Amino acid sequence: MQDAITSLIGAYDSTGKYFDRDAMDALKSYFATGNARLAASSAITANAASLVRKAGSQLFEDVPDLIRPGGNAYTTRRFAACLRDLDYYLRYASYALVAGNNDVLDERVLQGLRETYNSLGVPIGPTVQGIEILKQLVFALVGESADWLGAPFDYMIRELSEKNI
Ligand SMILES: CCC1=C(C)/C(=C/C2=NC(=C\c3[nH]c(/C=C4\NC(=O)[C@H](C)[C@H]4CC)c(C)c3CCC(=O)O)/C(CCC(=O)O)=C2C)NC1=O
Repeated sequence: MQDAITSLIGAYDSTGKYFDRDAMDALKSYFATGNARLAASSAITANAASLVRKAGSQLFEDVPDLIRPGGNAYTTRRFAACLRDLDYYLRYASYALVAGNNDVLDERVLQGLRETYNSLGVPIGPTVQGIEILKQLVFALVGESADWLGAPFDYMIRELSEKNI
């Protein structure tokens, strides 16, 4: 698993180079957002249950068919599985924010996920919508919509939807 620092060290070490200006700039911007990353991650942690609940309500309001007979989140078990998945996305985003790197998302969340979803008939489009709602709720909670704050959510959205076409 990588973070902003280990991934740079890996890249520079593999070619035997000292950090250059680009590396220093990347490190500076990581450290400059460091305190804000910790604050965001801790706000998410403190509000996780309510964020997930709100994201679920919003999603089911936007796509009501999901919780009607025949919908993938219909029945208590599947409804709960859907909210649990949203909780996974939120928790791993809170890790990736601190790491300043999306490697944890590849390794622990996204690997094999599309195949699992496809085999269970979990629709990707509404899942992506759910992650987008989580992102907007986090922006509102933290009180800003910086790129670094949206990055883990955008990454999951991109990775899940890209290969859907
Ligand atoms: C930490 C990484 C990780 C992820 C991401 C993960 C996802 C995940 N979601 C699953 C199921 C599921 N996921 C959903 C989710 C939804 N259905 C909808 O209509 C909505 C669009 C959406 C919620 C936003 C549902 C309903 C199921 C149960 C499907 C079924 O069993 O029929 C399953 C199948 C096994 C199970 O039911 O637990 C996995 C592996 N598991 C993991 O370990």
